Amino acid sequence: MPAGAFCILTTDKQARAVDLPKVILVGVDLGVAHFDHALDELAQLALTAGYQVADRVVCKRRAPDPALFLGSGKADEIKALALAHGAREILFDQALSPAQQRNLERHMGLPVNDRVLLILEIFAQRARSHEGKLQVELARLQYLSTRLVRRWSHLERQSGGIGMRGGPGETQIELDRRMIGDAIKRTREKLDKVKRQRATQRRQRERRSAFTVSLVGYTNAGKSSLFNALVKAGAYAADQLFATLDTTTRQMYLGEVGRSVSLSDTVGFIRDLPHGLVAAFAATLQEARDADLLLHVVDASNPGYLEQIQEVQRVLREIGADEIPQILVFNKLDAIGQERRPLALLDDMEIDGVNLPRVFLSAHTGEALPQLRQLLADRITDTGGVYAHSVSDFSAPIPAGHEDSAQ
Ligand SMILES: Nc1nc2c(ncn2[C@@H]2O[C@H](COP(=O)(O)OP(=O)(O)OP(=O)(O)O)[C@@H](O)[C@H]2O)c(=O)[nH]1
Ligand SMILES: [Mg+2]
Repeated sequence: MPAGAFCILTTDKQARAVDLPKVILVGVDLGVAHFDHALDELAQLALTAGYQVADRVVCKRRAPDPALFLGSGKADEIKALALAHGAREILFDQALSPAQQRNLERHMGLPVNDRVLLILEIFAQRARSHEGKLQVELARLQYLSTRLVRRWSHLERQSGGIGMRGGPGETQIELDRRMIGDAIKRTREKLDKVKRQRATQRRQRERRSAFTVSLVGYTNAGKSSLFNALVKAGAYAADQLFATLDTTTRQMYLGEVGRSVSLSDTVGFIRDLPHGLVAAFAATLQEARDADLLLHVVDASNPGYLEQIQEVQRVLREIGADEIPQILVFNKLDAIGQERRPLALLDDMEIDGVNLPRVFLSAHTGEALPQLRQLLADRITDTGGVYAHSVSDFSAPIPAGHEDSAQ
């Protein structure tokens, strides 16, 4: 097994598992803070998309190589490794430019893809509703339109002739690009129609119930599990990334204030969510944008929870939902070791200069669910929540000068 000075190679147990296509995962550490040295998230994405991970390769570089992203020696090592494992594809944790992807494929003689395509693949497999399918299709077409040269380079030749669009002189690429452009336009029109229908439904809902709450958060944080625990619904919850793609809305009765609010479960966010996908899912995410209150669900048992919070905040800004009041829900309390258990289940945490109320709970065991309901009830009656300003040993410390509540 080749191993360079900066190369960590490990063999995954599950590579010997079932008969799924084998892939090699590659991560290039360019010194960014959120670099996932274990490539765990990429592995989870690959598993969710239906691959088995044969090996993981992590390399260090000061800057990406413009042509190959990594060095040609490293590319040779990965190629040899892929051959040794019988891997069918190489998956990069970073987004590759179309040229880098094409060059790497030529160099290694194997399909090379990045996390963006992986996310698109998962979305394509998961989409259930008409709207979800249209949104994924739009994002896929947009991604494809920038990669045409790669996928169709062998067809780059004159292709005029009787019955062909564009006539003599139009290259296959131009033709493909035009067909994709047409498909993008058609998909957009269909989506606009669905969006109008959704807006009507939302207006009807708004007339019925004034207060709307949306669950948002990093993928796999436990939004659907919490949704099910709160409204006793059967939303699909699974240890997969992007288990939920479509928004589900239910009425939740809050006995504490004797009224119902509408609660929506939404699609999860992830680092490097392809821009086109955020735009394509604008209709689904609209639910979060129009909410009166966001329940930002965090997997408190995940060591990378702080980065995940930041990523969610970034997407919320992108969709224009960053001004909506938030309650932080630190879920999976049952999975946190005793030594990291917070001193108080209710406190607040400073995010981007704002102190947000925070509750630690477990959607699985139901612990502290009543506290969350009480927080919600307080919000709705607009009396303002009363929660302790406790110093907990769990989280990142609240910087000095930010101890005031943002109520
Ligand atoms: N230990 C523990 N696991 C939980 C808890 N809540 C959810 N999970 C698990 O976390 C995984 C993800 O849960 P989901 O509810 O599907 O998460 P989600 O945020 O809806 O995920 P996406 O729809 O994929 O974005 C599942 O395996 C759940 O069983 C909890 O309170 N404790
Ligand atoms: Mg979900």
